[in-house]
Amino acid sequence: MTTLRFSGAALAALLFALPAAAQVTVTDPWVRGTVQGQLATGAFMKLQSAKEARLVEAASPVAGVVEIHEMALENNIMRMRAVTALSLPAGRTVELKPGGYHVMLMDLKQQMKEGEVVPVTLVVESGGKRETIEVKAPVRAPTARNDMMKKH
Ligand SMILES: [Cu+2]
Repeated sequence: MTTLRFSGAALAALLFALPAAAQVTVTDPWVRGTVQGQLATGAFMKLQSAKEARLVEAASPVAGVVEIHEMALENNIMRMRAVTALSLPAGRTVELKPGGYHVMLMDLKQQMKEGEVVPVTLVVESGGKRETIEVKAPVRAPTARNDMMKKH
């Protein structure tokens, strides 16, 4: 008779391996703080997916509308526009940062105050499966470099 024995670590590895998920890691999430009356801001973070995946949706209870945006040159002017998906190549870190890709939070329901934590839900698709990732993004101070907000 064979006895199967798992060490705690092996068991934990087995349990984590069970869902056939994209295994997306989110690091350094943050939201740019806003001044009173400001209706839009950006959320930034680093995403890394173990498998080929795509960020297809984002949501947050603090915003009425949330979109995935990219910055692109149009007639020599940097503008941002919504994209339907952001591709996450396997094993590569994709950075959402000011001046680049970002999660756009619009129709803000409240002021984003430094030190507060904003929940952001990301929906990632991989191999036809969708996975939801809950992110807690701390609010950083609004900076002087606020040009990306003026395009709205
Ligand atoms: Cu934007």
